[in-house]
Amino acid sequence: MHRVKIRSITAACKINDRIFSALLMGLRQGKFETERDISGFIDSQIRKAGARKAFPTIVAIGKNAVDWHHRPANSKLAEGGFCVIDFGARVNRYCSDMTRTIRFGKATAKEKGIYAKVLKANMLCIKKTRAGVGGHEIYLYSRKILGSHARFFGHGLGHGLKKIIHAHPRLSRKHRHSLREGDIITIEPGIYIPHRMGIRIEDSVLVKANGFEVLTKSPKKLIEVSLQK
Ligand SMILES: [Mn+2]
Repeated sequence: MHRVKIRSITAACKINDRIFSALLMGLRQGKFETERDISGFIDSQIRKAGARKAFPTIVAIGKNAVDWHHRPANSKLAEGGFCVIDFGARVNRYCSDMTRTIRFGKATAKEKGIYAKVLKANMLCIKKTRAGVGGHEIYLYSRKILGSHARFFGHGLGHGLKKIIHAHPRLSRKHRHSLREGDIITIEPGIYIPHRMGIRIEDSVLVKANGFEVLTKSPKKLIEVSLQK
């Protein structure tokens, strides 16, 4: 059941992890100056891995990230603060999906607190993942964890991954899908503060009879990259 899908998406998630790690190295070496430099790198690495893009790569610094679907522009990283990086690869047409948010320069104590909240929602919601649980239950749980910041979380918590990127089951308020063994879903809580910043942390997760397996394994602890010239 679902063998080809699981194998393909697992391979696609590995591409995500390898690219994210190479990207961090490039950032530390000062190789990129704009959002588009980063998205161009990601897209070329996806092609190099013999895969295709699952959806248009998102790289969004600072307040650009308030738009969840921001298209990478010539915005300078140095002016950025947080940077949301959301991309996926397609292997045998099956999609992976992962988001990491990094910080250019040092995060303030307040920013660290907000990041920690998103991370907590990501990790605790992943822990709740297992066959039989309702997607909306996990969605509501994520809002509970985000607490006073839930009003800045305007999209669903996740979606199924198949040959289309936004597949069933949906993890949202209005959908009543239960998770089934062999589903691969995303868990992607976020906090988007108007005119200021966005933070999202997303993993691709395999639903198992008695639990879950996280397929995207890139680090989630806050990464601060200095962009000194
Ligand atoms: Mn997604």
